[in-house]
Amino acid sequence: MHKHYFQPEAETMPVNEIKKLQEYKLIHQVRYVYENVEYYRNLMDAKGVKPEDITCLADISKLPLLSKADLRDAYPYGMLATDIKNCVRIQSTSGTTGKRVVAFYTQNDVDMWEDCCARAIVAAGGSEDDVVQVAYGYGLFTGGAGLHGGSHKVGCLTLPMSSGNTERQIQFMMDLQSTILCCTPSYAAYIGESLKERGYKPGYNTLKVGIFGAEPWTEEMRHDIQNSLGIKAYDIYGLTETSGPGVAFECECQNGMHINEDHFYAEIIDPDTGEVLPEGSKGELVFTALDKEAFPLIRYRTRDITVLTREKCSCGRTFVRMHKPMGRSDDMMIIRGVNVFPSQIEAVLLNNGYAPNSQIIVDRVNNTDTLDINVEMLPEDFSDTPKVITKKEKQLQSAIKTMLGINPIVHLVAPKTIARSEGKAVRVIDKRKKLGINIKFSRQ
Ligand code: DLL
Repeated sequence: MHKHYFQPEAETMPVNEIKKLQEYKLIHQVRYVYENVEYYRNLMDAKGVKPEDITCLADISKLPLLSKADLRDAYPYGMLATDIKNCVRIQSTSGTTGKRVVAFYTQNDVDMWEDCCARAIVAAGGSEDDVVQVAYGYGLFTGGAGLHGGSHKVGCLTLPMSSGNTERQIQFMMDLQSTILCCTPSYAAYIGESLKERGYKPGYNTLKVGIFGAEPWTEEMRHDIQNSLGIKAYDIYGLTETSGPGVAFECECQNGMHINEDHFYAEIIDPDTGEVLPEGSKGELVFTALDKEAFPLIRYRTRDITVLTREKCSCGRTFVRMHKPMGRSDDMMIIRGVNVFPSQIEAVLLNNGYAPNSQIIVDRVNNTDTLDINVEMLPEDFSDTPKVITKKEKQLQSAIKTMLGINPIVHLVAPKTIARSEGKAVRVIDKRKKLGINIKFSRQ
């Protein structure tokens, strides 16, 4: 087991010291934001809370929560806490609905963010000996820029590929002997599949590690990618609103992701009431950026559902760990009254030997929700008789029913007919949205 840290004094700080540091930073940050962000000052005033009311970490629950809706209201400059001339960078979310979230960074903010990504790379075994192929999208998306900056800080040779052009990814991977691949798990699975098609076996490349995140992925998906690429796959988490990737990362124990607590304070709340839940409870993750200068969000609701644990980790890091988020509360579908996450379907597919790239179609017919799942049949099953295919569809249907509690209709479709993803995979088509049916989690 490697035991390297990028910033050991922070990463292994005793828990009581981390809490003291967080308390000190929180008290200062709340005053800084109150004085510099009118939008948040108004929210605090409306709640009747002043910076001097925040004297310890527990006082944080007195502060208002922020949501994506607030960021849209304040778009584009309303959350900026410093003069624009102090900012050196803008990044943005992929923004599938409504206005994009635009985040600003000072040079100190960029440094902090890149340090967090460097910690993730070192925790995955990276060093100056490595060639890091960054196949997350560059541009407004934070994946490319974040891992790129982290890779520089570690001193790795950095290959800024961006996502897409899989042919070229494979050629550079082979020619330049990449050792670490950074991209979304769905793109990693696609690269693995493309390598196999070209007759490469896992041992044919020099890759040893993958650092994958930006979307939910299951343990089954991890095994699948590890086998197809012949690597150890690590998870990395983050969001544009807090900086980007690197808010949390996996160590070699792969038992949850360590949250960089010297920079981010994490809470779990009940998504319906906003109440803070005790440690170990499942709920919505909320972050406070403790030392960001340009875009310092306090109590930002991520919509990600997870659990935090302070159980000791044998890697020596003392930072709290978050479980893999099982999906965003706004990815969750309510089908016939049952909560369904796409990741649950993905897990069943992989467990039954199918590829994870399915298409999930939800609709409402005669006032009843319908769930259809298109799944690619295995290439060797393509010549099966219709009778055998129907039997396999029924088997998969029953495995999914056992997982979800509701009956789907499974369609086995020809191999390679479902679009592959180079970034974040979009697997769900919810036709009920067109009907104006509210199928989201109720909140606030
Ligand atoms: O996805 C930042 C990122 C880039 C993280 C590269 C990791 C690697 P956004 O586009 O703002 O930022 O999307 C943030 O993606 O709230 C989660 O719902 C989801 N997400 C990110 N990482 C993970 C992960 C980037 N490891 C949103 N597991 C977050 C599950 C993840 N979901």
